[in-house]
Amino acid sequence: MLRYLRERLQDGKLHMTLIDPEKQPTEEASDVASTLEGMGTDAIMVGGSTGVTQENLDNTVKGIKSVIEIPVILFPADACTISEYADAIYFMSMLNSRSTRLLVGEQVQASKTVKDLGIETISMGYVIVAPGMKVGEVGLADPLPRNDPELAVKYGLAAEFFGMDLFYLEAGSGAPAPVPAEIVKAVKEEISIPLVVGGGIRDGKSARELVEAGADMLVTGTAVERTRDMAGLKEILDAVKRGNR
Ligand code: 1GP
Repeated sequence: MLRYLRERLQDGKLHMTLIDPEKQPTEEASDVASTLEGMGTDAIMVGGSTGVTQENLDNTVKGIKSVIEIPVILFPADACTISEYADAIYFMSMLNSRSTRLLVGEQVQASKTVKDLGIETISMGYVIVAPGMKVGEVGLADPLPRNDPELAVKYGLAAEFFGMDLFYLEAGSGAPAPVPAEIVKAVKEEISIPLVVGGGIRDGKSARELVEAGADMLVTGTAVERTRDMAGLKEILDAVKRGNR
């Protein structure tokens, strides 16, 4: 799947749709995934900060996989919720967590299961940018200040030097505003691994700004799950795909 993402990145920017298994029944999750695939999203991420169970995760992943062709990648909150039905898993570390649990502890607990299940791992450095929302709270993050691009660059370089495949700047699901474009620009200028940006992206304008600032992949979740704002989503997809020309 990393190969798939890298190949697609050669043609331009990507959009990924985050589906939280707790937020809707399985059929609805499959419907959303299939609609978004039709609109041009490049991959489906499945995960949530709270309320993910083995059952709702497996059912959601299986349901989605049965109706789409694009990859389903797990976006795990801990070591307990891993689905063998997914195509890959982000093997991620929350680099600005105060707790060793999300830096490395959960990953250690998960590693043997991941190996035994044979799921492809995509390693990712994950940094929470203020306000950070729920994921910042439960992850005990020291959110990156919105006016500190220099610190963001240092995290991005650390992720790259650790050998991570991707670097993700996360404002938190439902954030009132996305990661500032200045931060995205500063990080993109310094790192050479792909830059993922998510949290609070609601419209074409902010998507365009982030893409122009250098984001390689945008992630949207709430825009799909709560508002069912298909027009907004279309604008976001258009902005991402326009970045490809
Ligand atoms: C996932 O932050 C993204 O990590 C999703 O954010 O729900 O605000 O789109 P939204």
